[in-house]
Amino acid sequence: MKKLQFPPGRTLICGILNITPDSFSDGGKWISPEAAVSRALEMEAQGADMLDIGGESSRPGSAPVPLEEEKRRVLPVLEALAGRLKIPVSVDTCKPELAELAVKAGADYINNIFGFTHPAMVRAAAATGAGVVIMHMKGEPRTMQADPVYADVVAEVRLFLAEKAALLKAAGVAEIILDPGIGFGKNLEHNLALIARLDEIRALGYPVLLGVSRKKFIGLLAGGEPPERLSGTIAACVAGAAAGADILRVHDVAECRKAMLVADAIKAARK
Ligand code: HH2
Repeated sequence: MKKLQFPPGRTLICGILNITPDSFSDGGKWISPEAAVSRALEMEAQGADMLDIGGESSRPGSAPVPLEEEKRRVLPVLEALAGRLKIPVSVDTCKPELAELAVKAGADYINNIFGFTHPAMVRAAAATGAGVVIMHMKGEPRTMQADPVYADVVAEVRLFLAEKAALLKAAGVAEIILDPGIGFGKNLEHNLALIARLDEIRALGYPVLLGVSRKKFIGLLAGGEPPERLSGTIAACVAGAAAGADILRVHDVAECRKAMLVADAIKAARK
């Protein structure tokens, strides 16, 4: 099983591979196994440090995909990539059965947008020996954007992540990454506060992954449909890394890698 490396001064890039017909920004693009495999290899060549592979969209309003369909989408791609990638891969799934099969097929991490609230998901992580990405979500994708309310969004997300990290650690999971879940039951103000105050989540002592790529809050601030949100994505990545993000989950790997080479060099020059 591959482990993420964190070279000092390098913000890691996690390339997104959605093998779905309906993801919010790239639905249908990588649905054939051949297209998905070549996109994965392309993202590695473009400087991705990790890939996140998913077979179910979690965009606001989306409905769950049957297990058999998710298996059909994800497993052949993981199997085809096994032994061909140098970088680790996470599987983005809500299903414990799929998570276990994905790890057997070559995934190194389990990324769960429900933050391992399902005990079977915790068991899957412990049983496989995979690392985890614990993401915070308020509610569920179908309804999460219907007026989310927090007293203090950063405090609430931080508490949730701290509790889940402790639970997974106690279950024997060795590698834990935290994610505030940008856009998952959060309005514009919530998303901005979470990015600006990411250091408060980083202070829990685990690596932090941030997923801002092409998301709606960028459209609200700067306009544009998802594929037109690259400049806003880069701005949010740079700001997020300055605030403490270790890993940036993005669609546009080549562009974000270059942006972070510059941003990281400037950060390193700070006295
Ligand atoms: N965002 C999406 C999906 N999975 N996982 C983590 N850990 N963090 C995120 O921010 C995150 C995630 C949504 O983006 P995308 O995969 O592009 O879209 P879709 O869910 O429509 O496939």
